[in-house]
Amino acid sequence: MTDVLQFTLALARTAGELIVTERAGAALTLELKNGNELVTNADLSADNLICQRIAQRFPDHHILSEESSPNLGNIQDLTLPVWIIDPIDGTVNFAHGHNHSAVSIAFVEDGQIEVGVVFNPFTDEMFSARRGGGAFLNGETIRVAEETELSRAIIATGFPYEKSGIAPMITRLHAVLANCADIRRLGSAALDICFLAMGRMDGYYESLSLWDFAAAQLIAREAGAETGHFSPVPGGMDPQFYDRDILMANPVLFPKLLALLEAAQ
Ligand code: LIP
Repeated sequence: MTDVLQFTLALARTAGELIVTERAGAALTLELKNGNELVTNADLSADNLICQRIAQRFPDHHILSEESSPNLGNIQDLTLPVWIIDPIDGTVNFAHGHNHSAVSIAFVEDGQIEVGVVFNPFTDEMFSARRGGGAFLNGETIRVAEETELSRAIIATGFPYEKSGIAPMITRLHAVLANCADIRRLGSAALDICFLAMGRMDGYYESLSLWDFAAAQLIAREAGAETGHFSPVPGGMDPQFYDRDILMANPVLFPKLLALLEAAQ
C-alpha cells in the first residue's frame, strides 16, 4: 500500500500544480452543471490528468470521479479497487480566487478506504493517511484537537448548491450557533475535515457527495476523529460511504454534537 500512497501523493501534487497554473493563465471558463453547480476548465483538466494517470498505472481499477464518472453505482458492489476523485474540492472558492481548494484522491480496496490524500496547492498543505498508518500534514503527524466543551468548539459545516431543502439546515445551524463557540463555512469539505484532523476545527457536519469526503474521512479517522451520522444510515449501506448527515469530531465532542444535531429538528 506504500506504493499506492506514494503514487497518490505525487499525482495529487501534479494535479494541484496544474490547477494553480490554469487559474493563473488564460481566463478560467465557467459552466453550470445540473443547473446550479459550478465547474471550471481547471476541474476538467485536473480530472482528465488524474484519471489518465490512474488508468495508465492501474488499467483494471474503477474510478468514481465528480467530473467524469459520477455515476459508478454502489461501490460496495465492486470487487476491483476503486479510486474516488474530486479534482477540485471547493470549486466555487477556486473560481472566485480564494486559496481554499484542494485535490482529493481516495483509494478503496476490498471495501475499505486504504489511502486518502488531500492537497491544497495554494498553501502547499498535503494531508495524507494510510489505513492503520496515522495521519499526516506535509509528513508531520496530526491529531484532532482535545477540546471537550461545545461552548468552546469551532464547528465547520456547509450547504448544498440546491437550496430547496435549506430550512432544516438553518434549524441545525441555529442550534450549533446557540451552543458552540462559532461556526466556519469555508467552502471545501475535504479541507474542513482535514482541519478537524489537525485541530484547526473541533467538529464538522454536512451532507455531501462521496468524492467530497472519502479521502479526508480516512485522514480524520487516522488522526483520532470519531466519524458517523446524525440520522440513520440505510440498511445494507456501509456508513463510511454514506454521504448524508455526516458528523465528525473528537471522541468527547462527538456524542455531544450528535445529541445537539439530532434534537435540532
Ligand atoms: C463543495 C464542498 C462543500 C459544500 C459545497 C460543495 P465542490 O464541493 O466541498 O463543503 O458545502 O456545496 O459540495 O462542489 O466544490 O467539489
